[in-house]
Amino acid sequence: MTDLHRSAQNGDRRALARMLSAIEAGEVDVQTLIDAAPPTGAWNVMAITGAPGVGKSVLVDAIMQRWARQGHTTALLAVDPSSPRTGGALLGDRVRMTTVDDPELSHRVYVRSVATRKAIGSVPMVVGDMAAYLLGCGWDRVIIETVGAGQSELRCAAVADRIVVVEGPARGDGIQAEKAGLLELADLVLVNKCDLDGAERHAAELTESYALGEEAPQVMLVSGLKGTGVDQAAEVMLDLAPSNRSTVAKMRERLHASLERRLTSHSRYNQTLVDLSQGTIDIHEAMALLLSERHESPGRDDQPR
Ligand SMILES: Nc1nc2c(ncn2[C@@H]2O[C@H](COP(=O)(O)OP(=O)(O)OP(=O)(O)O)[C@@H](O)[C@H]2O)c(=O)[nH]1
Ligand SMILES: [Mg+2]
Repeated sequence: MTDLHRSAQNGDRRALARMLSAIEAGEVDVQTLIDAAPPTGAWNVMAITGAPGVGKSVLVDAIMQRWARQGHTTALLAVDPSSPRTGGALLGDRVRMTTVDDPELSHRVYVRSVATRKAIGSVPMVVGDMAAYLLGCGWDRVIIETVGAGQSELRCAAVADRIVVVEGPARGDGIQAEKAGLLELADLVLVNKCDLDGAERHAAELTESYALGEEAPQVMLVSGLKGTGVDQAAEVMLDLAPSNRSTVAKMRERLHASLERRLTSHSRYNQTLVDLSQGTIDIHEAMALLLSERHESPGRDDQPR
């Protein structure tokens, strides 16, 4: 493993892929291998999240291409939803990156799928570990592409330092409550498919809904497919500042994920569920027991740095 790690750090992509697989399978403790990235002021990990089919991959490809041309190196972790939500598109189909095929730029980009089915333990932690490992191997930036639906995926996004939410044209139903949680985490909103009707209307709806609160993130119109607004988006994203509101929301998600992991990793977790079901202990006793110091599998920190 040490040899493999050394090769990965020296730029051997096959070794990197094998190390990431080992991290995904829960076989490696990343924190013993790499030092946390020193804070530079710039972000290291960015999540790109939004509904299935909204155009995240097309946009990520276009943005990574622009950053690569400027000399930045970016690794993409594409989190594969474990439920066949979009009709079960396979990994190979979901990640089609033109930048990877460009011989001038391919050395500055790396793409890896994370199959959530395979990940042992909590997916957000695994994704966080993989991101930390990539940074430790010298990649400037890591992007996590994740479908913005469901708790686990929200928490995958919360692993990142910055969160970009991708939206599409208005569908006439306004901004539903379930979307609010995601929009709360956004440091930037990209309304994609601005070549289609309804994109401008949706951008206006979003701006209006944010205006009710404080610290609204910027809302930008883009078309990943046509390239409209992509240069500007790439520039804004590179130096994206976090908002206070989104930072609080991120920390809440990380804290809850960490608590859940602590409870479920306790050696007496299953027995406690049985005891609770039989009424021999109550919830307060169960919490006291599971949060006691004697929990045997030490939980990893949930943070890439
Ligand atoms: N008209 C239009 N279509 C777009 C645009 N961007 C992406 N698409 C199309 O939208 C579809 C989905 O694009 P993807 O980039 O795969 O979307 P995604 O959000 O990554 O999808 P999942 O990863 O499956 O959630 C593809 O058919 C794209 O060609 C755009 O700006 N305009
Ligand atoms: Mg995609």
